[in-house]
Amino acid sequence: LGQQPVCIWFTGLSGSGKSTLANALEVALQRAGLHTMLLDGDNVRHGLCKDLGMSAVDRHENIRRVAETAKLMVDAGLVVIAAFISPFREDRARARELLEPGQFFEVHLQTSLAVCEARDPKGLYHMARSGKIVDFTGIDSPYEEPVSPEVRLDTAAHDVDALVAQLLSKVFPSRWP
Ligand code: GGZ
Repeated sequence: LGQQPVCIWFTGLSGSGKSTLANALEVALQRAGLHTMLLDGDNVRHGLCKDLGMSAVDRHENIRRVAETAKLMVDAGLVVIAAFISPFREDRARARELLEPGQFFEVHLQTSLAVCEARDPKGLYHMARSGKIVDFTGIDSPYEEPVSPEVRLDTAAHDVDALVAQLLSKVFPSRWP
């Protein structure tokens, strides 16, 4: 394919901007002629992982399956974009270990809980605060921040185009110097 197969792994709270950024990144990569695959809750939790809920055990299994799928796709030569809360450090570390050094880019969307909760695009934080949803990340389920991600992005301070540009130059420095 003449492209560098990699996995770009977004992690962050619900409402932190993972899906928005992942989609914009995929558009930019496809415009450049790269072959991509976007894995996120919308496609994965309706199919491959539809038997899983939001308990810690199920989240571990969700991320395990996604990581294995990402590995298969990277081995097939694709640029894989994964956008999951992926709240546990250990799960993200395992995803990284499946790939070769330099093939895994952990991108932390470090949008604060306060900002995510103020955005509340689907009203889920409101439901979690009022007890209508349990095990909600950041409220009554943990989020373990990455210690040394390849990239940290602040979605409250920059627009989507600027963040995509930042990612492209980090992951593909020779194509986007
Ligand atoms: C967190 C939840 C929950 C709970 C439903 N906690 O922002 P969204 O809405 O569109 O994306 C979130 C998605 C989380 O799925 P993931 O597969 O990314 O999670 S994990 O990586 O932890 O396995 C959110 C919605 O589902 N959602 N219930 N309890 N987010």
